[in-house]
Amino acid sequence: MTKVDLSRRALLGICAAGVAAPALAASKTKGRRDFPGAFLWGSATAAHQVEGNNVASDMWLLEHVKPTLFAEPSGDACDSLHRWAQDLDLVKALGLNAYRFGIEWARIEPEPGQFSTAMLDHYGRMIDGCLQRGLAPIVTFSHFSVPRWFAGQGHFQSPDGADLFARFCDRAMRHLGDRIAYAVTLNEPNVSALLRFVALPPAFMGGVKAMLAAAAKASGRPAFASALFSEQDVTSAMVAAHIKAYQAIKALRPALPVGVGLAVEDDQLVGEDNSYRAAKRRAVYEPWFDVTRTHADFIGVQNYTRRRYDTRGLVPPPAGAPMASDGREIYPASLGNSVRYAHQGTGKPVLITESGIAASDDALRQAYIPQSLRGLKVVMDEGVPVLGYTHWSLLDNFEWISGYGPQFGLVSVDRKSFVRQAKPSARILGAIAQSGMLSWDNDL
Ligand code: IFM
Repeated sequence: MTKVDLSRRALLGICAAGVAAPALAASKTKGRRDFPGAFLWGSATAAHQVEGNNVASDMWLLEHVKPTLFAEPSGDACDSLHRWAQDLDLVKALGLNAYRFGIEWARIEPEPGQFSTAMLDHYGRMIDGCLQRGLAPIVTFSHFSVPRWFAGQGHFQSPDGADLFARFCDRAMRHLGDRIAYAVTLNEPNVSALLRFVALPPAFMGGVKAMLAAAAKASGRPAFASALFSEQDVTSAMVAAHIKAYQAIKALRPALPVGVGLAVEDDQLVGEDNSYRAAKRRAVYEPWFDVTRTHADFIGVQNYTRRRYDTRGLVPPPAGAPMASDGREIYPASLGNSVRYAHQGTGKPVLITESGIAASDDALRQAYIPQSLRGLKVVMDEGVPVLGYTHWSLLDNFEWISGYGPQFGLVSVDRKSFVRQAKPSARILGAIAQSGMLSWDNDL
């Protein structure tokens, strides 16, 4: 791993917020590590959420139609399309050794069959930039957004949806594949199934219908579909797309570890009856656990919270529980519990492709990171193989329909100047990554 200067002066430089660096209890802990030396420590982003002006994508259209569910359009986002090198510098300076990011299908194939060499070269420069900085590039091939033409022709559910995605993966692999460290085919392909088991506002599905109808009209297509918003069960279509993508990637580089990034909540029972939780597990996770056993080298776990279920359904968080600004309960033990569950279901090593909280008060994140990692260590000590952890997110970025409201970042971004400023939580994660030690024990 790249050696990073963790001196107070260097940290103050990285953290323009100017907060003093808490000292590591190095002398007390010499020679001991809580996490293996080869562990991947990273942060994660998604192309549409940070790059800006992703105009050929389905999301751009959905953000601009009337009516829309989006609180605001993504616009310039964090301008990472141009500022990606600064982002990589930050990841490195924080002391991390991995960066998860997406390659944007809508930029690479803006019209069916028309592939942009210039955009492939762009992502090639990002991958090389990671390698030059000692960061393992963990590349997501599709993170919710797809080309607008793909959404208008039936999305992954169309008869050739999986083949079209596999063709894109093949082209991207031919250009970039020799330098990728880990490949994630799809980001949270189970999210629309999962949303059925959480309490959505009653008007949500009506809003989805109206927005998709407006997008279909604007595209001159009979229908418009989306990965984030689906009324139908899209699981089998998404599973087929993952399998074909996995095969396309493996055909070109059999040794490259390939997985899928699943949304996994820590589903807990209140009382004895587990029928509701069992139904959720059958619909949301089990089809993905099945395909992971045969068509993946690792399972990507993306965890943000726990949910409690009784016989009638979702039970609200306990009174007084700490809450993230997106309404999810902050429950640090959910990370370890989800990792254990995903490993039990698949038998595969786990890569934490996302974990984090929406919080404008960074003190919550400063506490959440070490506490969730403590739970993760317990699970690793039980024998669950964990390849690494990538925190969501590197940057305060575009949170889909919620716009720029929820702040998940280790680093804030000025919405006008795009100036990045690392938060104290970034230093905490960096120090844990550098030392392999959990010497932070804040309370929520
Ligand atoms: O921002 C999203 C990301 O795109 C997918 N996983 C959950 C994150 C936070 O809600």
